[in-house]
Amino acid sequence: MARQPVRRARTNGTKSEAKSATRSATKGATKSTAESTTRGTAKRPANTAAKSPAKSSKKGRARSPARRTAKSRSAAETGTRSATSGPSDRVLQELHLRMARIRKFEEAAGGLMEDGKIPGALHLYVGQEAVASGIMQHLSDEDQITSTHRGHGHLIAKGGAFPEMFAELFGKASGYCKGKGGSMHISNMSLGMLGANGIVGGGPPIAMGAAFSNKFRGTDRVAVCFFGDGASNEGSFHEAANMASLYKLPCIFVCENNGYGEYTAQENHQAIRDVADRAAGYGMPGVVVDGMDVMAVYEAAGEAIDRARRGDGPSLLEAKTYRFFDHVGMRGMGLTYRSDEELEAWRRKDALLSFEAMLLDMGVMTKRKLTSFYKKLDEELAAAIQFAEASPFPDPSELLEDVYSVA
Ligand SMILES: Cc1ncc(C[n+]2csc(CCOP(=O)(O)OP(=O)(O)O)c2C)c(N)n1
Ligand SMILES: [Mg+2]
Repeated sequence: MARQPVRRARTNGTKSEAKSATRSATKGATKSTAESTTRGTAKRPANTAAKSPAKSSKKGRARSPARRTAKSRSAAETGTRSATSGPSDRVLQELHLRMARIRKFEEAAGGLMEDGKIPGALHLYVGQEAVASGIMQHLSDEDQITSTHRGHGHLIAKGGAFPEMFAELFGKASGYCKGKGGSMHISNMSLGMLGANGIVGGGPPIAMGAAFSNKFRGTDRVAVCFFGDGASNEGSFHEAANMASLYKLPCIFVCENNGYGEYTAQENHQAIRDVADRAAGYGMPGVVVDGMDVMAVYEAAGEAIDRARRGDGPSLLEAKTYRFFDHVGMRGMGLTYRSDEELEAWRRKDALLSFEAMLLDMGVMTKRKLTSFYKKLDEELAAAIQFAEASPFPDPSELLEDVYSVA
């Protein structure tokens, strides 16, 4: 059966939790879940402030979304909503910036892999950009995330710099992990990126542990765990969800349901349709959100993250999304596990393009600005790739350094 794009928000969980979760996915102003099904990118969010896009003076991060510390985080910055106001222009521009950075990085990295310049396999995030971007807009560097084998987008949205990322993918000493992590184990503690993970389902226990630490230390930090529909079948997810809920930990489980675990369709690997249904088994809210709509993700994430920061415990957010390329790489495997029609239907919902169209419509972006934006992004990418290619490989004598932590 062809997997069709969805546009809806639905919740489960306890009655009161369901009420609050419904609010999260319906932008506060709507009253019923039925109404929420009509909400989408066509609706213009109200703007309260017109600010210029964030700029950072740090070299190599000039065009990264603003990096924030917990102290500098405010309700306005995190986009906390009321029934009457929507995100500011700055938030809208940052959401766009995050998505565009992911798209361009992934296309460039995929091409370099196909050309044999980047060793190994890259699992590209193209198509899923709205999920990482909508969530990360609410997080500071102190908040932690755990990622997956499809992790570049998570790190970019968290503020990862292109030069160190490309260098890591090339296996160079100037990479985030000195070239020893590569695509599937890239991490950066100062950004709160606890790691991509080649082990499907490896992230949830780590995020739960980080959330435990956050609570134990009395901070308001949250830990967000990204995982796939396939990973939602792993015992590690269920154990982490159980413990996070039992101890009311500030943990947000974000299932990026792209309909497939490798080449196996969801209907062939699990008996349920909505992974969010699994939240009920652990006594936490479960919310389904349109993962191709960055505003919907941003809004639902805001509610789940606020809930976690308040000390009310974890949530499970399921984003219905799609990967535009095959499981690995860009070229395509020539496999018949999904149809061209299905791919085309999801491509028509392209989260980046539809958000750009909305921003143009709103006047937050102009065609001219967009052209120069992409030109600068291309220049930044070219410089980062050049930096990575020119960097040395790690010295063999350092092979065993940084392998184990003694701290
Ligand atoms: C524990 C474990 N089992 C199997 C694999 C092989 N594997 C790599 S990716 C993948 C599919 C994961 O699917 P999903 O969690 O939906 O993530 P997606 O690739 O769709 O982003 C599998 C089975 C693995 N890496 N680790
Ligand atoms: Mg999947």
